[in-house]
Amino acid sequence: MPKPAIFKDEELQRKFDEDGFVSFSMFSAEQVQRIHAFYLRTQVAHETIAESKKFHATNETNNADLIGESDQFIKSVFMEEVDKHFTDYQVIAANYLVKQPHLESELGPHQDLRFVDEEQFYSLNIWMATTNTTKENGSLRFIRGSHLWADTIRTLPSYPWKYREVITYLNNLFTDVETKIGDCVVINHACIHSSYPNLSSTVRVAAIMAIIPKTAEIKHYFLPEGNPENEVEEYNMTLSDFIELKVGHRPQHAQLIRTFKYDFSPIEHNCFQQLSQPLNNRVSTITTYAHIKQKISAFLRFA
Ligand SMILES: O=C(O)CCC(=O)C(=O)O
Repeated sequence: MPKPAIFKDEELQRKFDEDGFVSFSMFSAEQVQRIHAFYLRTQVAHETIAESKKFHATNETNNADLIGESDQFIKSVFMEEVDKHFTDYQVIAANYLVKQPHLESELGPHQDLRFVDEEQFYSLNIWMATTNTTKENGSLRFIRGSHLWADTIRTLPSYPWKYREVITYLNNLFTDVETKIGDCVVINHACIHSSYPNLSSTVRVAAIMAIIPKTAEIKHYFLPEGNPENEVEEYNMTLSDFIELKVGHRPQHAQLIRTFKYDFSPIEHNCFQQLSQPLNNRVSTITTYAHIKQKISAFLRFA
């Protein structure tokens, strides 16, 4: 059965369905400026973690006021435009994603957490940077169509990524997506993506807002660390369950729908033989699994 459309424009929907991402001009320069100005006003609070993390998200600050205010502010600006382009959606959470000017601000290949039943739906981030983005200051890159390769369960707190053994190979398949001020990039959470280190002299600020189809339940897939049985707990979440969720812990009030065994064994090289020729040979310097997991957890570390 086809997944419900979320774009009003059929061509954007087609590209998103095919590629797993799509970029288009969505915001005015003035809106981008407001998102940037809020970041500057809260920069000190945001950057309390910048010493140890060169790529960091609002949610990682453990500052409940900052997390709540940033979420509300980003949503208020994004919602000035979202209805023009999207239909039948519900909003989840919003966050700043910041790259310090440092080699270690690179983000290796990953898929985002699974928020919905992806056999029926998809979930996505609307991503927008407050500057033009290029390879030099931390632009995004994607593996076209990788959201369709395999149905993957992406869990927390343990995140045994199915593609962990083929990261070097993945690095050859990326397509760069550079952006101009006002562009957004819409990212299917199941599409493999990554971003370059910020080698410029200034911080790269981006804001994201996650949305899912209106008819989808918000899901959380919980896998305890060191679970030898690979037994996943699937929860149906309300928005407040999601907001109150603490990484490493089961959701406190959410409904446990089922427990199931999942094969987390890694996908191997030979599965990729039929894929297209490498598009880009720039090889990641940071592919450590722990780094990716830390970033993915960041999207969920509320208050
Ligand atoms: O902002 C970045 O560099 C990475 C963004 C990302 O991975 C995401 O929005 O899922």
